[in-house]
Amino acid sequence: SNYAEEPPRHPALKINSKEPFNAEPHRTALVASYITPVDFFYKRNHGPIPKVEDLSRYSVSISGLVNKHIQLSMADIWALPKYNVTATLQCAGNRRTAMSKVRKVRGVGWDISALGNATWGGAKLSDVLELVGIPKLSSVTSLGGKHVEFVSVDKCKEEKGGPYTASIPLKQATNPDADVLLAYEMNGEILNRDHGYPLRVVVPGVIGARSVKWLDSINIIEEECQGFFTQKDYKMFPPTVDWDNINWSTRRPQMDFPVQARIAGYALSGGGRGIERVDISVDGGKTWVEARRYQKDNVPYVSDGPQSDKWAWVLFEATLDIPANAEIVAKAVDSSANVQPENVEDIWNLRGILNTSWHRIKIQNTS
Ligand code: MTE
Ligand code: MO
Repeated sequence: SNYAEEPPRHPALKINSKEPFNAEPHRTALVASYITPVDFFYKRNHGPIPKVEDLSRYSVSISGLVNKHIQLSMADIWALPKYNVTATLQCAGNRRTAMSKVRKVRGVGWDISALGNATWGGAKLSDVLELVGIPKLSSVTSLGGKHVEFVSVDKCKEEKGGPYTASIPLKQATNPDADVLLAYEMNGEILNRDHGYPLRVVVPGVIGARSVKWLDSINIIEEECQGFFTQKDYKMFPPTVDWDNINWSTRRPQMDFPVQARIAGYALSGGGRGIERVDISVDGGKTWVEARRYQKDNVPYVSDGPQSDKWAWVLFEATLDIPANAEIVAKAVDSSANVQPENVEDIWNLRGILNTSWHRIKIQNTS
């Protein structure tokens, strides 16, 4: 591993780990705009940032359980219809630090900003897979492929120096409405190195871990990806499971993220479920008022071409009198009426993922 050629980063980011580079914006910077500027978008890496020097020699291979195996150049990918999808990417470890206060967990200590909302530009994976003869809305190939695996070029210590990998079901990959992209643009700019230059996967509505950066190859496989990050990480265990009694094979890899919100604030849900409402309390959850959403008022970047934003967060605000010694609480309800758990203790898990408990801030008000 070699960290000598890391890209420049904005000095305002809060660094949670230097090598690999893991950083998030400060609380106040995050919701300054509906679209998160690239500089302030959280960065989550498991190794040094790869460097593609010669784009003309870059290609993505597609192979596995398909009759046709191909190599796609960037020119091949640019030639496909371009889609702009506004989607919030959220790390499963967002709000882990708060969970670690209940009991120790393993993982990068994220505050509440390990997420960002961007307009991703690229080709739809469903169009790309048609190039190897897989029709739209397929759940199995003629050779028995049921999952689509993404392999990167980075070198991760969890993979003993091997690349980062993930997979999604073929059914999702070939569904045009799932908006899974091979993205080469972020907010109208060429994707930068930190976020996966020259090409990354974006799986909207799903934990960030499945959106593989620096894509090298796509494999059509029968079972879910067998890599570390799919099998031995990013799974949700009950509070009774700890490192001395864990059996990884008993749980499915986490895909959609659950409904989530933070105070002053963003709210979002996974799987394309929108936000129905956000409730705010100033008395620790005894009484509530409904917050107002304002997300569309300050879009700094408007893209051309077909668009979709069902995968994006909602920004909200509320005006309230804050009493002395208030406990402010925010909780969101998604379009399927899913709600957030009240207490972090109830969802504690050894990897510290998916802390979607009510977000609380205690205020010592001396006025
Ligand atoms: N892809 C590769 N190749 N290597 C990685 O370390 N990290 C994943 C995912 N894709 C990762 C990756 C995780 S855990 C997250 S949350 C997102 O990328 C973060 O994407 P970002 O750095 O663009 O915010
Ligand atoms: Mo992540």
